[in-house]
Amino acid sequence: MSTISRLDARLLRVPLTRPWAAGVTSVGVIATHVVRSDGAEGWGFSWTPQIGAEAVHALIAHDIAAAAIGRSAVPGETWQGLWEHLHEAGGGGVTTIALAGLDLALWDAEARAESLPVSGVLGRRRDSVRAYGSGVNLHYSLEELIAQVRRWTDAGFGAVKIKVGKPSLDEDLERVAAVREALGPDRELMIDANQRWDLDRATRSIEALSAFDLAWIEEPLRADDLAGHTELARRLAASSRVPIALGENLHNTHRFGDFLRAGAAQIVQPNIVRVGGITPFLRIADLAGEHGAAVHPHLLPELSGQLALALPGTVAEPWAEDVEEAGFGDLGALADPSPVAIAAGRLSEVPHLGLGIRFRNSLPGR
Ligand code: SMN
Ligand code: MG
Repeated sequence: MSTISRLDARLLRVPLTRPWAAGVTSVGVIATHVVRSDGAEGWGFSWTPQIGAEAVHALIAHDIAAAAIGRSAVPGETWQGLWEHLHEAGGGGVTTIALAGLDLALWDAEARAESLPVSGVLGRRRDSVRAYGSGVNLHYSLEELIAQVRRWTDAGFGAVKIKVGKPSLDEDLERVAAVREALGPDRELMIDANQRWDLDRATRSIEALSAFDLAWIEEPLRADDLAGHTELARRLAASSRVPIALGENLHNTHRFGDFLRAGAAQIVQPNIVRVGGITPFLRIADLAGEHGAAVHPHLLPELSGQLALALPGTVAEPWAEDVEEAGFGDLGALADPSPVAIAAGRLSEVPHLGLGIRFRNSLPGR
């Protein structure tokens, strides 16, 4: 059995060409490198846009490296023990984000050792998946928002996601109406409130916005509010029937289980890094399948896209998310050609080994 011989991590800040808010002009990446006892090497990463990159780096460099050396290099065999080891610092969040750095590197090493892409190791079930255009655009003027929607339709996207949660419902109505008008009746429209509403505000807003034929409402309430989402799902089932999507801010399998069992969401969107890597992501996807929920992995198209190609048929066809100019390839952060390509609203793989996500040593300054 090969074991983990070495784990290194370096902290990068990747500049965003299109800021996500006034102060959000870069994202934190912790690039990882693992060496196995059989000499195989793997590259992975942790990711956190604003908060905690230094903490994640320190956890990997100190606690995870010390605990991982000598353990099995088979990712599925190592994850649970390391998660238990880190647990006094939290069952999810910084700990799982950090653990993803090792888990991804181990999957990468495993696939490279077999001369396969990770989707080849997992069993690719589709040649491409549908992709939607997405933007962090609550701060855009209506004109800027519509111009963005036109870029997406020109690029061939059949679905788009925009932010809602302006101070007044009237403003949200105006923006969603204008986007629906620009999209026409045949493209799909998703909206994302990024946890901005309380239960009553969410109920009123979604009932009013549902006039514009919405494929889902994402993160209507604080992500931790299981009881609130359960009640909101009950209310929406009786009124607008807009499905609830959430999960980018749930950090472990147990939390996904809680939401799924309660019927608090019809669509789950695990962020593969935030939940701790590919190993727990696959468990969450199985759990979602058991509950009849869809799995649309959050963001990180170079990673999520590859996993979406391998998701089992027990879940609906996944969507990959392409936030405008936010892929690591688009941002010029990758050392090799991007492992995925997005064209005409679909994502497919570009031939590569492992995950095919290695970060450059020096990043373009902006
Ligand atoms: C989002 C979250 C974090 C970074 C970028 C975008 C957003 C989404 O919630 O779902 O796209
Ligand atoms: Mg979101």
